Amino acid sequence: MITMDPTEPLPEELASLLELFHAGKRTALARAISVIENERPGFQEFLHRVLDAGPRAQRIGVTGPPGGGKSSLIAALAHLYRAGNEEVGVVAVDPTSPFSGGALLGDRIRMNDLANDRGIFIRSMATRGSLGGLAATSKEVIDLMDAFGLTRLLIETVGVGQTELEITGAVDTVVVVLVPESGDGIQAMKAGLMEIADIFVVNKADRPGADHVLNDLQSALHLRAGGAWAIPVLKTVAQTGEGVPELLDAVDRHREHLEESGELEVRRRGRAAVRVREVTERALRGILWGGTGTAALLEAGLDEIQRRTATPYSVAASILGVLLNGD
Ligand SMILES: Nc1nc2c(ncn2[C@@H]2O[C@H](COP(=O)(O)OP(=O)(O)O)[C@@H](O)[C@H]2O)c(=O)[nH]1
Ligand SMILES: [Mg+2]
Repeated sequence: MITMDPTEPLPEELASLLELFHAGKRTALARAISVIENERPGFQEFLHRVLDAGPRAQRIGVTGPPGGGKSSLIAALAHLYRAGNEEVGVVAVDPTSPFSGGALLGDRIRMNDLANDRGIFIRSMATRGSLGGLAATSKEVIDLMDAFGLTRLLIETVGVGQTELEITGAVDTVVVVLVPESGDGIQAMKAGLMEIADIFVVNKADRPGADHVLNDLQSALHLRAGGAWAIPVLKTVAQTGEGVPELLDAVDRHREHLEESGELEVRRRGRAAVRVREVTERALRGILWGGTGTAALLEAGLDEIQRRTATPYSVAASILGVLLNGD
């Protein structure tokens, strides 16, 4: 009955893909990502084999309101990492653009010149639902990039709805990007961004009002001071790269803090907990609706509901009964 056994042998095609993946072939990473995105048969067995080395990369989440310069900042950071010869992965989760497979952020800013660089891998992902939730698949793609050996992973999510909370469950360091436009500091507090930020960035510091937001944030942070990590508030101009080396530095310092305090393992354990739940629930949903049995029960139940001899609750109860007890 239980259909998922990650130790099952891989389908032949995936077994050879796994070899190419371990050999560090770039095309194998791209193909592996499609396998995961399309949930092709054997994708979980594939992930099981790929992930046995555990997380190694530095995972940096960049979140904040649309148009704040998240993509621009990620591009600027990626340029710096590439200058240091580090391999970079970028995952952009964007609810404003429909699912676009492997599309590069082509129309966006300075991602263009990065797109030809073989040391950087960019993937744009769909969101889960209209609010921009981080689908399990997005996190699996991040894991794939990590397992492939990319050392810096930059994850862009739009800070709306649930996403900004979910980003904390997917990365080591959360960078919240705000802009000088009126009241953004206050907005941040309202939107719960204060709770999730490890680093604040006031981007577009070439515009008036940057210092105002900066001060707002600093005094708000001061009020709730405490904890071993003092959240830095930085100013950047993503387009010129001003302040970006300082941001990179802050990200590294945060990583050191995570390692030294033991918080990195706490975060990784939390991530693993979320993943186990998601994978279990996904598998359960597959078992629940995948077979024809429950689908037929549902249809029969709908007939009864129409005849007023059943309600959705009684139908659900009998489907569960069959699934769990076989009666
Ligand atoms: N003036 C100014 N414009 C910027 C800066 N950073 C980004 N932009 C512009 O702001 C717009 C939105 O940037 P983008 O990176 O796409 O924002 P995202 O939606 O947060 O990813 C683009 O037109 C960028 O060129 C900056 O530091 N200063
Ligand atoms: Mg963007």
